[in-house]
Amino acid sequence: MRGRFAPKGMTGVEAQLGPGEAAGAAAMRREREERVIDLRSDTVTRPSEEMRRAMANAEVGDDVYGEDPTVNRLEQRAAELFARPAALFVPTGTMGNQIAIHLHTRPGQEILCESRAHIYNYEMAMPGAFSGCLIRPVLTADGVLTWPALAPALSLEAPYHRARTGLIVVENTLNMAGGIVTPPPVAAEICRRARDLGIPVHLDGARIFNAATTLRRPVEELARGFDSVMFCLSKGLGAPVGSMLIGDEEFIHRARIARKMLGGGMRQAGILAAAGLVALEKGPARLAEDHANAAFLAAGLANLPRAELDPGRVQSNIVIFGVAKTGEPAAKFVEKLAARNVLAGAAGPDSVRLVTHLDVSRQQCQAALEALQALLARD
Ligand code: TLP
Repeated sequence: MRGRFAPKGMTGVEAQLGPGEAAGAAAMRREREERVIDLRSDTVTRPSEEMRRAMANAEVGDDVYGEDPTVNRLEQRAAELFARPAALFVPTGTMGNQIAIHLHTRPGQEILCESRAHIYNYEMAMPGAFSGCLIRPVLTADGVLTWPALAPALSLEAPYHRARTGLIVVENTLNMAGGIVTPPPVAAEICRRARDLGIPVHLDGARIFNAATTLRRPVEELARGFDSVMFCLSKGLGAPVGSMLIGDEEFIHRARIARKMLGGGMRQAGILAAAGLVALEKGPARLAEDHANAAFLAAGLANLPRAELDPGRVQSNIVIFGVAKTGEPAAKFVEKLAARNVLAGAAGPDSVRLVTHLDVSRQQCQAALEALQALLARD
């Protein structure tokens, strides 16, 4: 890791060495980094040469004045792809989701989502802190949130005893269920029934392009019927930073104000939007490769006696498997795997997550599987 005061590209230790020694240490560090297979998340991807060139050459202006031509182009392109009137560039998926929650709800309402949803587990209690809402998680066996699962959790007419349902959030793919894809008719039913009850529905489509790849349908179709959509440029699509929030003109106008409230007005953000445009153009076509690599890892893991997973449930670029049979917690397993140069994340006390992305090749997945085999083969 680079020390706080070390020159760019050097660690603190390297900075204290002579020039020849520092170059040697830096080369060793690069070699070590290259040996590491990072399957912690698809957020770890680094921008391609093409992205870096586009970033260097981006035309920019002050986006808080609406004058950054590259941001404007990205917002227009995203809106077009989803066949919606407008889009807003936001720094993170979390900010996009939280702006949507803030605009769709009033303080004192409930939000329904699947129990493993990102907005519930990983957004720092912001629905409460920023919007004054309570999340009511809905349990499902397989991670597919359906109308029949949601219906009993709705609160429509109990003004003195329980907060009313103000919003439903669908996450597609559902990350912590192992990248599970929502079938389009299931999403359509939720949107239709919720609309009949006057309840808005937001799509956390951080990985909606992965869902579109699995289903071989355009993202526009998978997002149809939702009142708003968030998707990430900085996951499988490969951009270094950024997500998009999509909706109608009025919603996006209000979202721009909420983004400013949160300190998300980003000035010459065209530098980042340029990478986002390349991600949108080039990213989706290669996601199938990540899915094939995830299926490859899952098939390999399914043969290991101490791994627990059903490879048939791996639908996109995420593999979650149980390690309870090793007799050790997932955190310990992840540590042991890291010692073999493979990085993964603990998804729960006994489960581990692997995420494939554009910076891991099939050959590296093969090597990762060998490391997994060494830890999971014996009974
Ligand atoms: N997910 C990250 C972690 O925060 C868990 C990951 O490594 O998968 N929605 C979904 C479904 C997400 O998976 C994430 C990030 C977000 C929203 C938030 O995006 P960012 O990290 O841009 O705020």
